Amino acid sequence: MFIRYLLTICSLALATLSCEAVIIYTNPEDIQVVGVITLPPLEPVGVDLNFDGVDDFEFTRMGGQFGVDLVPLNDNRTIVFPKLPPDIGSFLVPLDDSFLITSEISSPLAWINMSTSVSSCVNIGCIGLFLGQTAYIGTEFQIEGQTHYGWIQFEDRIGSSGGYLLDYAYESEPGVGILAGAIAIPEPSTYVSLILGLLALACYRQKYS
Ligand SMILES: [Ca+2]
Ligand SMILES: [Ca+2]
Repeated sequence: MFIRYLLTICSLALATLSCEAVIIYTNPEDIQVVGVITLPPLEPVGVDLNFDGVDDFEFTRMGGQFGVDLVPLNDNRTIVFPKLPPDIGSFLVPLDDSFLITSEISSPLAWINMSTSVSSCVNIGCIGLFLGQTAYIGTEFQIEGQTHYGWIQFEDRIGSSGGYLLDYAYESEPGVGILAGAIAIPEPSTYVSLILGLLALACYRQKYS
């Protein structure tokens, strides 16, 4: 009886783990991304959202200018505000935590797979929607040929032409959108606590039945 009860609990727990779409959250040490020419010059900063060893996006210094670009690698895309007229580039859009990152986004925002300006400065001033903001970048990327959605949090600092990569996350279920800034809920530790709690209850009932 006890073994059957135990197996039932484990089956339910495993079913929960395998069927739930979960958010995979990564919070590394904040990484400085500087757009101005520094000595020594900073290398491009890659972002590997699903930590499979292949970078999905890359922060890089704008060629010959003082600013930071975000480059989607492979066929990945970011949410941007196209400059007018079109085809002369675009600005990366700072998203707040109420924004649902999914395939359908409202015009004039757009998904593109081209290098996009985070912010940039020249001696007469700075430009960029991200300027001086800490906000989320909407990302779409591929895992084994399937589309996933995620976010990257970036802190832009006025005067530095750059800023800091703070953290990032993605939705494990292909095609499912993610709220900007959402992290894993419930976290794996919650599942572990749940399973341990159920096992303790099972042991208690077995002992006193
Ligand atoms: Ca990757
Ligand atoms: Ca961090």
